[in-house]
Amino acid sequence: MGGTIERGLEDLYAPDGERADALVFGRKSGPSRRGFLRQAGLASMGAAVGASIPFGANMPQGLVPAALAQGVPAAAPKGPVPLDFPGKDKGLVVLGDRPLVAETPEHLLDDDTTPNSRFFIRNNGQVPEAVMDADKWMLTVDGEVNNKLEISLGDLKSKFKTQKLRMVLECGGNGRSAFQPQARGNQWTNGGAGCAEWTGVRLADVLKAAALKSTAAFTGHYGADPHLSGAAGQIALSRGMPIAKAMERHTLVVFAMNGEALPNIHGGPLRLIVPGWPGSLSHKWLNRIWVRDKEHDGQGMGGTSYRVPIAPIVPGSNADGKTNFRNLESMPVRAIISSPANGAKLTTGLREVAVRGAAWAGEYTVRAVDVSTDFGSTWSRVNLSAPKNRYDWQRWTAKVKLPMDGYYEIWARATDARGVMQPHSPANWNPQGYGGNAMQRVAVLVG
Ligand SMILES: Nc1nc2c(c(=O)[nH]1)N[C@H]1C(S)=C(S)[C@@H](COP(=O)(O)O)O[C@H]1N2
Ligand SMILES: [Mo]
Repeated sequence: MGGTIERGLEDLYAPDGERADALVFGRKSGPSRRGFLRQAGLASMGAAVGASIPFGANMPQGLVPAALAQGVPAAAPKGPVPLDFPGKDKGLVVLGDRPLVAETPEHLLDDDTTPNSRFFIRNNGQVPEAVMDADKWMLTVDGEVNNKLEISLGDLKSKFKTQKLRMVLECGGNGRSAFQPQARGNQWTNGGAGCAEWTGVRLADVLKAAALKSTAAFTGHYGADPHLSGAAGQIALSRGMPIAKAMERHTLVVFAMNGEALPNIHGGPLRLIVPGWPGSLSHKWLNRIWVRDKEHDGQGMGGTSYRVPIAPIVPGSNADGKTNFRNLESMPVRAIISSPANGAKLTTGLREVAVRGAAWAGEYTVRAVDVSTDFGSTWSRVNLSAPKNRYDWQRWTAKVKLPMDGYYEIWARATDARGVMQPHSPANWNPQGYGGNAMQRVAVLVG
C-alpha cells in the first residue's frame, strides 16, 4: 500500500519538510508540508496511499496516513525482524536480541486468550537454562517476616489453594514508540501485552504463611536470570511493590500458563503475576522475595526507571527522576484493533467491515470503546464484553460502514471506568517513555 518508508518519518521531516514532502508525495516544491492536505495535496496523498480517500476532507492537518507510517519506523528502522524462537509464532517482531525482546503485532492479538506461541517476550538479562525437575524449584521468602520460608514449588502446589485467572500482562513501556522525541528503551508499538490464563497460588497466602512483621512495607523480587554481562555480582532486574499490592487477591505466584507448565522463556518454572501494574513487577524465574521495611532499591527502582513525572516536563529534556517523579503503578487505558490488520486490502465493493479488538486499563475496567472511520469526525460505540475476572482484557466487536471504495483508517479509543480516554498522541513525555497510550490507527484499502 503505497510502499513502506524505511526511514522514520520524523527523521525525514526534521531537516527539511519540503524535501520530505517531495519524497513522500512526489511534489518538487510549493507549499509547506502542511500544504499537502489542501486540494492538490489530497490528490497526491491519495496517489501515495494508492487510492482515493473518501473522508480525506476530515483529515487533521499534518496527519501522516497510517499506511505510510506503518511498521512504526522508530520500532524497526530496517523493517520488522521476525522472531525465530522454538514454539513461537514467526509473526512476532524482534525489538532486541541481547537481551531478547519481541512484541506481538496487534493483528496477532486476535485470540480471546493469547496463546503461549503468540505471547510477547521481554528480558533484561540472559535467559537461564530450563530446569528438569520443576517441583524441586525453591522459593525463599525472608526479611520482615517471623517465619522465613524456603519452600519448593511442589509444596507451593500442594499446600496452598490453586487459583486460575485470565489476566493481562503488559510491559511498562508498551506504546513507547509513539513518543516524540523518541524515548529511551525498546520501541514497543502496542505489542508488549498479552492476556493469558495463569495458574498459581495467591502471593498473599504465601506471605501469610511467612508471617509478615508489622514493619513489612515493600517487596523486593529476585530471579535466576544472569546479568547480560555474566558478572555474578550484577543483577538483571529486581523490582518490588508496596505490601498492599502484594496482598491483593489477584497477585499470584504462577506455575502454569494457558494450561501448560510455565514455559522457560516466560519465567518457568515459577514467576509472579502482578496484574494491572508494569510487567517488570511480574518477576520471572522467581527464587526469592525479600520483604522490606522500606521501598525496595534494586535494579529497575528509582531514577527514571518505571517512574513518570508528577508535573509535566519539557519533552526531550533531561531529568534524573529524583524529584517530581513517582513510581508508575496502574497502566493506562488502551484499546487495540486486532482485525483487520494494518494495511489490509479488502474486496472491491465491500461496504461493511467487521472490526475486532481488545481493551484494558491497568487496575480499572474499560467503560467504552469507540471507533471512527472518518479521521475522528464521528465515532460509534462498539460491543464490549465484560471481563471474565478483574484484570482480564475486554474483547470488543463492531461493524463499520464504508461508503465507497478507497483508503480508510479505522481508529479506536477506549475510556476507562474513571472517564479517562486515550489521547491522539502520548501525553506526559518522560525519558524512558512510560504511559504511552495513543489511540491505534489501522489503514485499510477497499478495492
Ligand atoms: N527475572 C526477570 N523477570 C522479569 C524480567 C526480567 O528481565 N527478568 N522482565 C520483566 C519485564 S520488563 C516484563 S514486561 C515481563 C515480561 O514477561 P514475558 O517475557 O513473559 O512476556 O517480565 C518481567 N519479569
Ligand atoms: Mo517490561
